[in-house]
Amino acid sequence: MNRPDTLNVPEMDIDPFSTDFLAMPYPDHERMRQAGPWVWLKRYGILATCRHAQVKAVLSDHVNFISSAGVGLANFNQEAPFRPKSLILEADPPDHTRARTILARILSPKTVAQIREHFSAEAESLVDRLLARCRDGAVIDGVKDLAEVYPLKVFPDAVGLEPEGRHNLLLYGDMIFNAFGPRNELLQRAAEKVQPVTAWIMHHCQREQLRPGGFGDLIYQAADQGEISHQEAPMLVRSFLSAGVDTTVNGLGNALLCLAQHPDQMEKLHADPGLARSAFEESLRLESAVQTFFRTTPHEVALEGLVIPPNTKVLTFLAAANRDERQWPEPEKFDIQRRAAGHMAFGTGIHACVGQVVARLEGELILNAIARRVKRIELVGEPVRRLNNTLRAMSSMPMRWIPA
Ligand code: 4MI
Repeated sequence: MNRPDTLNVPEMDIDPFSTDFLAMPYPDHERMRQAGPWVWLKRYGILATCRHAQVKAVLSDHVNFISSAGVGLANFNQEAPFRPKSLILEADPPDHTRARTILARILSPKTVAQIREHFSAEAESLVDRLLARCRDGAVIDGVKDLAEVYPLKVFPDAVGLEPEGRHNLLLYGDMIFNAFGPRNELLQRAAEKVQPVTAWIMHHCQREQLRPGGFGDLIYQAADQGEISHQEAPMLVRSFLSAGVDTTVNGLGNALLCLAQHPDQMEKLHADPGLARSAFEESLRLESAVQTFFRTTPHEVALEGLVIPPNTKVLTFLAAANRDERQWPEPEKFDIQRRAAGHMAFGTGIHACVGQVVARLEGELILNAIARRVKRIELVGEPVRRLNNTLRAMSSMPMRWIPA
């Protein structure tokens, strides 16, 4: 698609949703960052930025860069959304504000204090079991045995979901995060499996399926109070089930991989398990689970000398902002003692991840439990990537933990 005359920015032929790009996005991120603050990606007819300042500027400006037209490639003003729109992710104020207020209350630091004990006990016992297997000489899988297991246990427990059928959450996540990209083969394949999965998800968004007092039930209580309608309540529960699992699964998987690939940093973490939280933060910066999000201009937008036409899709590369040398000294270096605050892995602005306190809790507890028991993580086979249009994801990571 042609670059509008008013957009005097470099044109590039990079396809950020191709197999090669998704397998190794960072060199192309660097090419785009070097080309300028903004680039035009011809293949999709979109404006894009890989620099920290510009990503932050777009995400901080919800008036000129809206979410209600979709936060993927598809423009919902021009084509039907692939599923009924999220009441929070794919909404603008004032609709967004109502939903956000409820979710922010449910996912508050006060809630985190309440769930911490359960989340901690589960982290400790899972890591104990895996270490016992390593002591027996077994190889464990950092993804299948840990990164997929822990979030699939603790978060749905907190939402109040029954134990049966939770693997549907991973299939659903794979589909929706692919659906933020183009209708390529990745999305096609994910979409083939999705009918029964969607039915399972929506069934489990019903009040009768949710444990009284859990996060899901609290949404229905907000509906009882008149904050949202009872028709809207299951849709907000759906947001928990969409955003709460695949993101943390891959956040944990990426953190484990970083620590396995950087034995010196693992050694530091073992020496001071109090670094767990900062180690998780640094892995979010270096290997952001959510790599990209889009915004859309609702009207002509003048910015940094550019005149962006209405209905322009703007792609923000969160993961590239997190490696911008203009923002970070030695951006490619994994340093668990660096100040990674200000990274874009959770976004920023009014749509910044509302569950980030829970995500950080999971990361901290797992890394801390490992740090106290393990001095080294050894990869014993090639880690296998799971390509997804939006997620930086792993499907398998054979490893052995060397006990302290
Ligand atoms: C950033 S990940 C994500 C957030 C929200 C939703 C899905 C994914 C949703 O459906 O509300």
